[in-house]
Amino acid sequence: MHEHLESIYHDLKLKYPYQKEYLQSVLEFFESINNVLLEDPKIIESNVIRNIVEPDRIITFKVPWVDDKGKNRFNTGYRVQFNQALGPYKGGIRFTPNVNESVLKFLGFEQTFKNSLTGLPLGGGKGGSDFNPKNKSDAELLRFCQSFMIELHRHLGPTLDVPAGDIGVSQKAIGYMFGMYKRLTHAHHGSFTGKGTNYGGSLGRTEATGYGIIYMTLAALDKYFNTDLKNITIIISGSGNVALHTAYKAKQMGANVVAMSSIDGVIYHPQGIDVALLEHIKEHNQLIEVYLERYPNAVFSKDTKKIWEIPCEIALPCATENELELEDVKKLVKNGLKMLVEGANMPTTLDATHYLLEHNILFIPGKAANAGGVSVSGLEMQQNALHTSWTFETVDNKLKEIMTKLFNSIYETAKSYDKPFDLVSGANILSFKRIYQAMLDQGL
Ligand code: NDP
Ligand code: 2IT
Repeated sequence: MHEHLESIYHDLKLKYPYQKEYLQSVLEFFESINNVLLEDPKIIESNVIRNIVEPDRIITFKVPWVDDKGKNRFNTGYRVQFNQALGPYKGGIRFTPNVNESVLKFLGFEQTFKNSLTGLPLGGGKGGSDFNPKNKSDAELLRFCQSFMIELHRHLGPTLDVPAGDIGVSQKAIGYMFGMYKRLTHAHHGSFTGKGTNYGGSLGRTEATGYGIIYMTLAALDKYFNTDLKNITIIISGSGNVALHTAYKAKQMGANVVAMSSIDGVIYHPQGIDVALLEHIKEHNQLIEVYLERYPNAVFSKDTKKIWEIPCEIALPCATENELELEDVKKLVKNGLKMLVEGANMPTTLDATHYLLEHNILFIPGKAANAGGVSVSGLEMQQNALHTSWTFETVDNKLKEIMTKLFNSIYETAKSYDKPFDLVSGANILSFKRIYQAMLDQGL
């Protein structure tokens, strides 16, 4: 690593010693951009890297709410407004007990680069709370979301900061937050995406991340292997929004999705997962194991790690960060893995990513592969600004176009740096150059 990057990383480690996810995402980025530093001395002179790795601001606040038993509860709310060089801050809101500043800084950092790859005028941000939406009544969720918005609304706006959903934030929660936002601001404008289609949401936003992952996978399969998804064996971790729509589209394209998972375990069904059944199970908040009542020959394991032991040609981690560790990818490679596409944000640890690249496994990083969600969020903002709504087909075609163009642009970038197989570098270099130039042009 270039000494300039080493010195910045050293300082970040001293300043934020416990922010392991954030440091990991910065290090992954630094490992890719040595060559760019060497070709443009202005990067060091302008000190842009020190600037780009720190968020513009972090808003932290207390969220008091009352549970159904009348007991006062408190959570912490955050919004990390990372970078607005290319447009308003844009990125999801996550509600899980492990949300903290490090997790949201890593997500905001990734989002900034991801959004730049889409080619849309979007900056990067992320927010959320350590609130756990599981096993909460509707009334509790409503009270929490309203209290969360009492503080957050003043930091949002269609040209300022536009949140969406992420883990643990359903369309219902978005509706509750948006409803409160409107009461507090007296304005109905597109300051949230992922809204219900009956009050300003875009058709195709629910499906967008998963469909986009498959559009990109198809573009890569075509470019590198001159093939498609027919009869390809796939495993997909998770069974939330991203995993389910990835699975639907993969099956539609002729792939055999043999395993999926959730926090409570893994289902292995060699004949092909019944995705609609799995969606039904999750919608009714049941354990994934219930799948066996309909398909007694499928195999269930409580150990979520078991999914990585299942032989497949393509693995699509679509659950959460760092779910794939070195030992897991070693098993996948031993069992014939050809390609790994990150559906979640940073699901692969750094040493596991190195292992995959060293073993010539085609690897598409999340900031490229899962950009379909935020892309359709960008399209939702466009529709809101125009006071119109497009058909599902229009949105889906635009999504396809964005994902294919995105893939081609990171492939061409990787190739121009003599690393045609290294799409991590392709994505990091291209997105960095776009943000850097915009920052420079605007006086940083
Ligand atoms: P959801 O909350 O809808 O789903 C998350 C899923 O992951 C759930 O099925 C959950 O299980 C499962 N899960 C969590 N931890 C584990 C684990 N350790 N092992 C196995 N399964 C696990 O979230 P999303 O689908 O929206 O998000 C998934 C990932 O995609 C996240 O990394 C998110 O940041 C990223 N992403 C999301 C986008 C979006 O548009 N929603 C866009 C781009 C990226 P359970 O059902 O038991 O809770
Ligand atoms: O990680 C992500 O890209 C998202 N959660 C979606 C962000 C968005 O603003 O649609």
